Amino acid sequence: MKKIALALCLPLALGALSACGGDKKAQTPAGLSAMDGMLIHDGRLVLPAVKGRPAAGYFTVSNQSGSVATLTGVSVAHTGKAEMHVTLDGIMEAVPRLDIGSGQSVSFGPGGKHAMVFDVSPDLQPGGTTELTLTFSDGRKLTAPMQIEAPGMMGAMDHSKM
Ligand SMILES: [Cu+2]
Repeated sequence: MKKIALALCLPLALGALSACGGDKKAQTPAGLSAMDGMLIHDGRLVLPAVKGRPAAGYFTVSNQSGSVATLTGVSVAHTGKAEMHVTLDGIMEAVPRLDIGSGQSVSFGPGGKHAMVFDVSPDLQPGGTTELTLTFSDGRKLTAPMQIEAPGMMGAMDHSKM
């Protein structure tokens, strides 16, 4: 039953910081904090083969938090906007939100789910790093480093028909 109490408590904490007094989570700033039980692995940004085209962001996010986490947005430092997409039977669709069940891990990778990343700064060069931020439906954010990779056959996604 403790998990249910926490789930009810967290949305309240966003509106009133003291609503969950004594709960450590309520005192964690909503901005750049790590989320308990949520982890990003293997973040990488594959640069576009053609300058000016979107880059592709890949990562795995695992949820050991004890409750469902709903991913609602992605962003990458030193780029413009980023969107979540999925490729199904060769056709790309936007993914506005994605539930990640407790104990699940979801991979964004070539040929499947990916972040489509627009307006990549020329400062981002292969071998460097940038930062990935995931936003969840309760407003919390999770950040992790991303390795920057040169465009390759796997990463050279064609977004020209979007
Ligand atoms: Cu895409």
